[in-house]
Amino acid sequence: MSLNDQAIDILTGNDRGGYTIPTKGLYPYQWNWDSAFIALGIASYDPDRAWSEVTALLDGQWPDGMIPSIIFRSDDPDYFPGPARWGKTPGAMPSTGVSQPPVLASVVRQLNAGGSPAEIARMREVFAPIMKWHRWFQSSRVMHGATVTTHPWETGRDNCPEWNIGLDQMAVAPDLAPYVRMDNKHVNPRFRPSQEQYDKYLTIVQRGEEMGWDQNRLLHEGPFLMADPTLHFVLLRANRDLKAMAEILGEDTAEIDTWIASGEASADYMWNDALGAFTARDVKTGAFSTGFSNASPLCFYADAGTPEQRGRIMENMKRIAGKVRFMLPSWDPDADAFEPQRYWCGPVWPQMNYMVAEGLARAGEVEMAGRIREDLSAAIRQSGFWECFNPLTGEGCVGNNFSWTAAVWLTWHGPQPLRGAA
Ligand code: 9WN
Repeated sequence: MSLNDQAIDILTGNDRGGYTIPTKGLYPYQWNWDSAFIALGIASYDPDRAWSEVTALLDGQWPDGMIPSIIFRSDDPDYFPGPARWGKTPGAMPSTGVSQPPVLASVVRQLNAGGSPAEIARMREVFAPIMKWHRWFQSSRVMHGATVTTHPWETGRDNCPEWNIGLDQMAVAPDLAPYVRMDNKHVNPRFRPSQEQYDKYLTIVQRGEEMGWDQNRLLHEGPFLMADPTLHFVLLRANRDLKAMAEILGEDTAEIDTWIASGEASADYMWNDALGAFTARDVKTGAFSTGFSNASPLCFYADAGTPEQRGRIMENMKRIAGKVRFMLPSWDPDADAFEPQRYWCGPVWPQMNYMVAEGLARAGEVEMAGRIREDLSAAIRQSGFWECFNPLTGEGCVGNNFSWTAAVWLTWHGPQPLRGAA
């Protein structure tokens, strides 16, 4: 069977009726940014079904505008932490109490790039909810102008060593309710976050639940608060795409303009001059993270950063490209805590390669964009559609038959590659 057919098989096999799970067993619900990338992949063979992926995600929106990281349409005992552990949340459907990188506006713009009356009608259908979500980020996740997070899960880069400086200064709740991890029953524990990290992830969940998921309290009184280049640059890019949609729809862009201006100006809060990279930063202590990650070059995707900053990021990428067979590792191979197989401590992630390659190509960094695209494609050809890949060997890690891997493949190589895809 061709790789295109395998990818389509994976996406249809993970379809749960209007929305798609990331993979069977390990992740049995609808995840936020997964669905956005999945919609792009499905659009290469079934545009109508792609659209339902978008609207299904909006079903989980909270009254304050937040779109959560996971929507629990059922209670699957095979997943932890499920709806019982997150407690009562204010949305129409049970969910987590944190969000995820807001890729959706960029996807909607791309899905409707033709500008036909039907496409414009679809854009109009989702414009207001997405605007409300972006407004929620401004009110609940911005400090010093930078986009911040209250939980590593919100960044989508769970156990990246970036978060260690924030996690190290917080304690595990002495009253942490006992729990049993399910992730390690589905996949090899050497690929997954450590037990101590899990205790801290669950500590933040417990505190959030005790605060009734009051996002303002979580921001000011929660145990963890870090500025995140993924959230910041994905949001900045999404605001640019939202503005383009507003112009097509004849909506006022003044509010979005202020978000874009502040997103551009405040990226410097995360500029780690010692490393020559945008990195995470602990808002509580001001300390910077200690390594180049695959979120660092997302400034290209957001069209942010000065020429000098971009130059230093390219130098780092060239150094790293000389160390690994498969670009782009999620953590710097020269930094402490690099582990080529452990989740966000080193592996190559398909959706990150997609965004980074897209940004680099637009910025004219064609050679590096090509390497990042080709290396992921080569890893997929070699090993299959895994969640992520060892950057030294191309071996697949964690979940197999993974939806966003199939989706990214299809955006690049599918029956009708998307207009504007990297
Ligand atoms: C927690 C579903 C999600 C991705 C995240 C990835 C991982 C979950 C986990 O899986 O996170 O949300 O249990 O590890 O880090 O980016 O959206 O694919």
